[in-house]
Amino acid sequence: MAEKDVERTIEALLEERRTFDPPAEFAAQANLNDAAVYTQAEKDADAWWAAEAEHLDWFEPWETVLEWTPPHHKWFIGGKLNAAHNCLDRHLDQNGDRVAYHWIGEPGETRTITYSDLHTEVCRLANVLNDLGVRKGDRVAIYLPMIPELPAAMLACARIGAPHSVVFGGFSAESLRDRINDAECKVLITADGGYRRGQVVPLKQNADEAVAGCPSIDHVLVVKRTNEDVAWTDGRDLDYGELVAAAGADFPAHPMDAEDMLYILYTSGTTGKPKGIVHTTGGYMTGVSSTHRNIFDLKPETDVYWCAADIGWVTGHSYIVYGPLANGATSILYEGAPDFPDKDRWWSIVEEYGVTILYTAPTAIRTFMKWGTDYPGKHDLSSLRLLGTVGEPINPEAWVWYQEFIGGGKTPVVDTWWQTETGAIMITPLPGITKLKPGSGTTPYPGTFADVVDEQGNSVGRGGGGYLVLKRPAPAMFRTIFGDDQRYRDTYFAKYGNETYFPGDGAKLDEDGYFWLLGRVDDVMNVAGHRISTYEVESALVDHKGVAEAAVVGRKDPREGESIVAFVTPKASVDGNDELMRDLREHVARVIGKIARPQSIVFTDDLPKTRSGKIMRRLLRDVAEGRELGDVTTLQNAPILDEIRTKAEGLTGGDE
Ligand code: 7RM
Repeated sequence: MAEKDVERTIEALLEERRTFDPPAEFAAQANLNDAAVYTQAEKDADAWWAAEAEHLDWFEPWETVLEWTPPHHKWFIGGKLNAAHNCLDRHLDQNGDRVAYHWIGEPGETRTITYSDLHTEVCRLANVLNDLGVRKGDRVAIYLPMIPELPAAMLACARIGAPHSVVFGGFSAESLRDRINDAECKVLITADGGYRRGQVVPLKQNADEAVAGCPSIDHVLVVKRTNEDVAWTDGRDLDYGELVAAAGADFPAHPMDAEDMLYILYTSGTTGKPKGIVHTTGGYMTGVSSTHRNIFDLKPETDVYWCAADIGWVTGHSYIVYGPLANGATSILYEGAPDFPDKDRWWSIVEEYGVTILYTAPTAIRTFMKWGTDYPGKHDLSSLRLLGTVGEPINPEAWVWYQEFIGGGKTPVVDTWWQTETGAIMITPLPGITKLKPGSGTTPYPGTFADVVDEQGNSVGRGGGGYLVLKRPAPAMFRTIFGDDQRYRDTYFAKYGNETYFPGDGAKLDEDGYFWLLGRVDDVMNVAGHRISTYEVESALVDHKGVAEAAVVGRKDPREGESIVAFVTPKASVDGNDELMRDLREHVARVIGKIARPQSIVFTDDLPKTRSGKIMRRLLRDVAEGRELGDVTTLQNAPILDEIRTKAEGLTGGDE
């Protein structure tokens, strides 16, 4: 489709579909289609969560659903279960031959892994780990590419009761070392290398560099993925494939207390060392399986589900591994980049495997928009029946594009708000019930209590804006920060007291009580006394036909408090010139108001993003204010900052 036809289509759809109800046929077959779930769960949240927990297999029943001693909370007290048993063993009788993962390597090879295959691999690996001295409570670090051995390693740990700490394969040796040391991991599971955009990522080399500074590591188990030559430390390094092949295929799943630790996952705060987010077993498994089944409307017999995140992030933990496997889903596991060998790789996978549910991030959607509709247009995507998004606010234009050009104009799109800390989705539509509004996460999941409050903690009410808070714990929420409970209290409960969890995000409530998530509160600007979120200005900018992507920051301004600086990536065929600059300022004035007009606009080919695709505005703020750059270790595209800085030089010079 020609670029201007796409523009016209989107414009028309935005007008026509400000809201829309679940399609009747979708609602009729949906796992949840009666709005009474909301009122029931609100009346008796414990009963709702208990019913959701009943979907799991428990070795011993719980006595108490929730014990809340703010800011701490425990769930399903006395209950015993095992996460790996719930993800594997309980499916074997009926569905051992069902595919758990269709794995697709970036270079093109494939593997089909049934529940029974995965069970065998996990039991063998649990025996290997056990022989290496890994016991319940010991921590195991995992640094692997997106290969089937990654979920297998997580589940082998879960089977033993040894918390895993997965470190994303794109992280450096230094990041890996810090994370291993913080959790004092005993064993590291890694690979010789992984593939990304046709290149080999030298995982073993990074691991060697890291482990040199990790006194707690006894052994390094190495999966041979690329079969390239790697350095080998005899005695410490062990061949994963050889040991697993030789190990026994039986290993009992250890009964874990509901509150035993399942895993640690590190998330970087804005400053300081990363926080080890601690998730436990019973509540987490309840939350992820419930949300996965209900929000993605999973039909395990027929759906082919694809969450295109990396397992190294919480999205992958909850919605590639634990949620889908607990529900007996068939998933796609793709190792590589979306543009390898070409920009239609995802769409050829959707077509070939008949993917029915796709879950991805706004940054990916905006990239696909930038690449144009020819790539998805070449493929039959009619198998898709539900789309999801997570990770950042999605601008309405991207939402509508996603639904139209990927979802064929018919699929519900679920915009799901949650965090590493919350473990599972918290604010989201239910696709068989909720009227959708592009750009809104809509309402809290049943059994979840959210509000928007002002600086003092008073509800702002419908039509107001302020800070998002959660008023009651949900079972999948984290329990603490590993080794630093004081930081747990200080970061999340100091602002509004121990009963109110403060996620750090800004939000608005509209007249229907819908939540509009505005991103991190550090990303809210104060322009001449008005609170304007960077997201609102960005959304207005990308709404312009010449713009592919935009990031906005506030720069300290002696007169106005903050003045708005926009970093804008024009679409491929568009020139970032003075005329476009004038046009954009007018456009923002028209869409939001004069007050939100960027004072300066810097055109750039790319924006600084974290490895999970979130725009790092804090670094752009450093650039805009002419400061030295803060921590750049989680950045995926560091060189772009030099380029942006050169272009932005005039900005800071002017006022000084
Ligand atoms: C799952 C994940 C959490 C932060 C969160 C928000 C932002 C996530 C949405 C969103 C608007 C959404 N975990 N965020 N989802 N903002 N709408 N649907 O991303 O720990 O890596 O990040 O991401 O700011 O606090 S995370």
